[in-house]
Amino acid sequence: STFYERYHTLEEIYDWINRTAQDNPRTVKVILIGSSYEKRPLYVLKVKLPNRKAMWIDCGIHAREWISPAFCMWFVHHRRWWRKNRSISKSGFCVGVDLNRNFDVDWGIKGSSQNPCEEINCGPFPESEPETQAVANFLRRHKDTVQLYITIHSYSQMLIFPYSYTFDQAENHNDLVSTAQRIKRYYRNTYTYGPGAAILYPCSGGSDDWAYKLGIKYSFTFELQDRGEYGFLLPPSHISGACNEALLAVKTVAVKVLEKT
Ligand code: 0X9
Ligand code: ZN
Repeated sequence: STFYERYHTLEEIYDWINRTAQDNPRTVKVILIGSSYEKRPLYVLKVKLPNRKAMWIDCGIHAREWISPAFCMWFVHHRRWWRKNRSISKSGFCVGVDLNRNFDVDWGIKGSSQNPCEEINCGPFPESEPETQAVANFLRRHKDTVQLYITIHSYSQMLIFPYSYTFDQAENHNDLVSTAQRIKRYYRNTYTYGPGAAILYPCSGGSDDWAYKLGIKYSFTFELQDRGEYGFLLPPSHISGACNEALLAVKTVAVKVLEKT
């Protein structure tokens, strides 16, 4: 079980409060607001939101209800799970567009949602987000020189190539397969490869498909380590292993594409 799936002593909770604040100096502050009857400190963990609005949550008013402080820790910890950008929707209620659903390729059709409150929100229209525009504009300007598009994500150890928005085969499918196979030879870990729609899920508005349709015939989404043990919370001790592996893969693709073009 993870740290958050266990109950903790008061000492451990105090440590966790301090660590959380230290690790997030810009967003989290600890405020001492008093002390208990037995003179133990009472802390507020103040988590900064993008606007000036605030809410209060207290946990543990009743001592035997252990799940209550466990929830407060769980809640704070889940800020780490943010996926989207930070744009505020028109209704002002929810934050964030999934940038990998915001590209102008079959936008808003599959594996995405128009609801700004959802994780896979594609935004109000294609390229509505400044981050998407910046990438798309740059690649449009330089599409004649850029031969290879790579976008790095995590996790699940996959090498994904077009298409994701349709089950149709890419025109140079065999070439993409052999490129992926060549990368695979260098990995000690297992990597799955193939077109996104088939090996992952059908999904429109992704940057890889968009770049491919722009004319960049070698377009890959790398899903780095791991396969779910730590998932998005890959510990620092795994950074070098994951990055060296990806480095080798990027070099391998680059060499192959150079040979071809
Ligand atoms: O769903 C995604 O955006 C990517 N997986 S992730 O877990 N990193 O979120 C996969 C993207 C594959 N390519 C497209 N869907 N176009
Ligand atoms: Zn991702």
